[in-house]
Amino acid sequence: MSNTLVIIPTYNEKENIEAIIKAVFSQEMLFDILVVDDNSPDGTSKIVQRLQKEFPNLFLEIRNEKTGLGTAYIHGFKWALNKNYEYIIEMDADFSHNPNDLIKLYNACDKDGADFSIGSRYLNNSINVVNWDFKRLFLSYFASRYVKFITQIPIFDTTAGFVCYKRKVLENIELDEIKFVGYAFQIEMKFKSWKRNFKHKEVSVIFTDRKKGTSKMSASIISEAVFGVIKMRFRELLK
Ligand SMILES: Nc1nc2c(ncn2[C@@H]2O[C@H](COP(=O)(O)OP(=O)(O)OP(=O)(O)O)[C@@H](O)[C@H]2O)c(=O)[nH]1
Ligand SMILES: [Mg+2]
Repeated sequence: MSNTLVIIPTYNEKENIEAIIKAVFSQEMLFDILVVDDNSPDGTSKIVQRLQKEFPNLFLEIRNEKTGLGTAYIHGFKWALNKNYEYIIEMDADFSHNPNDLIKLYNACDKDGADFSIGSRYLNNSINVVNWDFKRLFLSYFASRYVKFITQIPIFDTTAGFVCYKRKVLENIELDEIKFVGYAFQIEMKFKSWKRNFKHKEVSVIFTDRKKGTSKMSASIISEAVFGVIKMRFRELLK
């Protein structure tokens, strides 16, 4: 068993899941993987079950229905905290996050002393995104500016979903209080970690748009984030 768990939430990722699992297991460092699948109709979990015979460090949790990325991660975090993992990493299944960057994220915590590290697309005003159309890029970049402005959080890429948390960070966050499902979930996790004075480090990564499978992004996820950060800020001020 590794001391580091990579959590991969999946919904209909049959085109990506096998390759991403193999890419993680081919890294120089040994990672465990937990796939949290929401009963994908395309049979993603069947592929994982087949691979489990080959990879003893591959774990699978199947939830009954699609209830969003946020709760899938919370499910995974609780699972990890019940075991002995010291580092817990969030990663998408669609290769937008490069598995070759996993060790960099891990080192930012293990060697450089961060409590949580972020694979950042927008570090120091650069934009490291490949294959996104202008609309998507514009939206994401200005969303990160907007979030920084409203919350005053000193992080460039607040909506990033490629993050490594030390166990103690997750232990200190009331996971059941987090109700957001999409980008807002990622923002709130970072906001809460920062508010609790945990040290963060952003490492620069290149984000590539998915080549296979379909996006689960929706207008409701965007509006949740837009209003969610305002809600979050007010809640904090009222405390
Ligand atoms: N378990 C679970 N996983 C989800 C859910 N929604 C999205 N995912 C997974 O979360 C990861 C990110 O979702 P994407 O659809 O790639 O969302 P995105 O990265 O914002 O959108 P794209 O850039 O278009 O890919 C992928 O691995 C998805 O399969 C969900 O409701 N439940
Ligand atoms: Mg994606």
